[in-house]
Amino acid sequence: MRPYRGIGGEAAMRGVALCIGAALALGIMLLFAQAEEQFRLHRQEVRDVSYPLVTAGRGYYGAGAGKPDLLKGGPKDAAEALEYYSIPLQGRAVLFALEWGRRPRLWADTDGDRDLSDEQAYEGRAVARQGEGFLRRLGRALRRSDPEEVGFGPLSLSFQGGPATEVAVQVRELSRGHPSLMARPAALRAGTVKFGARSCAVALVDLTLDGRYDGYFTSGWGYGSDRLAIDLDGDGQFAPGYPASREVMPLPHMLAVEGRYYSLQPAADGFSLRVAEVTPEFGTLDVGAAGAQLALLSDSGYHELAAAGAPWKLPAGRYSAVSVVLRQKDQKGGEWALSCYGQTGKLQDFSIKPGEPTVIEVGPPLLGVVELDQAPGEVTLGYSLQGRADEVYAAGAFRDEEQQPPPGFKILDEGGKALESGSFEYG
Ligand SMILES: [Ca+2]
Ligand SMILES: [Ca+2]
Ligand SMILES: [Ca+2]
Repeated sequence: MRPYRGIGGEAAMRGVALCIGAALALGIMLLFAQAEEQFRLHRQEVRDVSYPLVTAGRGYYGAGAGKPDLLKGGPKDAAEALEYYSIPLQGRAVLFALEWGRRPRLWADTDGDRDLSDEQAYEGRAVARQGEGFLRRLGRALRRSDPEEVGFGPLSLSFQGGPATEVAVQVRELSRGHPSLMARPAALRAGTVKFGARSCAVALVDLTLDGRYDGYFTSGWGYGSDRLAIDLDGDGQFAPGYPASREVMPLPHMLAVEGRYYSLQPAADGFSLRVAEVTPEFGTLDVGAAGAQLALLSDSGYHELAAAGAPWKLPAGRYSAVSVVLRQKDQKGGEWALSCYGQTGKLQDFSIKPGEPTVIEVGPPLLGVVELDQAPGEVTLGYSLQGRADEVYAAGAFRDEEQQPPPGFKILDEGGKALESGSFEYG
């Protein structure tokens, strides 16, 4: 092969190697990606403020101190005093103005030009809630007694020709005359998707409010990612749960449906989802503690690992443990359980490598950790247990699902004399 002019032989060889690499990768993809299918999703507005799929995307914002300096022009026909807010959307601070009068109105800088004189006013309306009839809603709106009674939108925001973000805004009046804004996704994408022979209802939520529906899970609890919901058991609902449940999770790259794995590729605007069966590479996870059960978030979905299956075979990728539960039987046959939720130590961010075991030991020997919290005239002692992966278990064990009395304590002076003793309280 004759190298291109200006490209040296070595670069050309690198080019050839790249081509071969790309061809190989394509071959592997073709081998594994069988029968890719694309499914259409449609826009579905979410009016219910308590709908579990959007509650995770709520953010609360207090009013700023007066009119922002950078504001070019205020709303044209505002009659009453305005409260100004700044809400981070699509990586920028977006200005909002609220007229909190008898008929609340809201203006948003929907095009990001820091000018509200070019914006329309949104009229406030009573917020809909699941299972609440019109009359009750009206009564609540008239009484103005509920902290979340007025809603605006959906508002569509788009900056410099970028994707549109749809947000709904609610006003929460913390105390009389001190409203704060709550913003959340106003709509989602929904449809029916086939995984092999199985059809499942699916929803995608732009939880990051950047106008895109393809923000995959990266690490941790998935705060920076979008969300996938899938009705795996076909009961017509998405099992709620945060940060995840079997049916709702940070958007994974692939997901198991009836024992087979499928890659998931949403279009950026969320109006379609490509699905293809894939054959993942597996590694194993060993936590070195009999009776441990784990809940994991990952780029292959949400995994609930039962003690009986350890060490567990898992698709290679990145993981974050949500919880660790230790179970052990005593001599009388009673089962003790200790729970760690959230503070999962070394299991908070780890990887499973193809064909390799990953060993992260949890559980006993446990280290009792006493924390002192000093306030004027008062010292509070906190007690927790720490396992080998620095995972933290809440004080108090359960025996046969019943909570056991909290541990006792004794405070000794330097000579070993007891100064104080007592027991911890659950709090
Ligand atoms: Ca504007
Ligand atoms: Ca997003
Ligand atoms: Ca379901």
